[in-house]
Amino acid sequence: MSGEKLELAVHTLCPYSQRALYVAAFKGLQFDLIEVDLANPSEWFLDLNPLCEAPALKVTRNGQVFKLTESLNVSEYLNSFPGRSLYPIWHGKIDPLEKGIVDVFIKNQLGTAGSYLYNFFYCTEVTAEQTQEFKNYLNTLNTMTENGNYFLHKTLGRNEMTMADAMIYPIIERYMAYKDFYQGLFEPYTGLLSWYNRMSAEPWIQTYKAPINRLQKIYHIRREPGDYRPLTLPSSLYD
Ligand SMILES: N[C@@H](CCC(=O)N[C@@H](CS)C(=O)NCC(=O)O)C(=O)O
Repeated sequence: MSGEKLELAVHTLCPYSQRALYVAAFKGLQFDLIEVDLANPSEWFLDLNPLCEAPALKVTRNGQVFKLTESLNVSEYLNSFPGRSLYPIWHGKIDPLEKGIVDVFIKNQLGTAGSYLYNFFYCTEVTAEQTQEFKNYLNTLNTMTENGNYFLHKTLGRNEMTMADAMIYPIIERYMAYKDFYQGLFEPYTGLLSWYNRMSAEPWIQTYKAPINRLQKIYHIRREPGDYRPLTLPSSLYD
């Protein structure tokens, strides 16, 4: 792995890009951070990911170029570098059993967490039924993070941070940036709030945490009627 050149294409206000950035920071990796404009993509970025989605990783290994996309796949690859791991270790290696459990959790839960950005926060007219559904979901997350513990503490039988916490964090980061607009909605979910504060205090989270004012501006843009507007550059436009 040493000698591999990593070029990570991201928009720093994109939650999926933040996943990869957080894992890279957790691992203390050396990499080139390349900010990409999703509204006006460069040729370089389209060549790296013709789907025009961030994050995307260009890896140069022994002169050969590899292109990796999808935040979870990029994060998993970054996590595989030497050093501490967001997947549980057993007998000196990532434990395939517990990794499987973490991955199934990510697969089953994380799409749902992300979908509430669009099915709750970015909807201008939310019905009482939708609100109740979101509250039920928050309740589920709150039960998982009881006493501020990590997401899989009950399943794994110990309180260990895993890839699940790192992958869901950028989504919850947005819930928390928007909570000022929903008086009292989050108050009952003390486990989730404590988990969020615990994660937010991590130095590797601090490095790539998105400024709250920018997230709040994106919230307002996403709620405007009309077509979806991809994230653009410079990021200071969102101040
Ligand atoms: N499944 C992809 C989703 C990535 C994604 O949707 N990224 C957004 C930015 S947050 C994107 O690039 N959207 C294209 C756009 O905004 O036009 C992943 O996990 O990496």
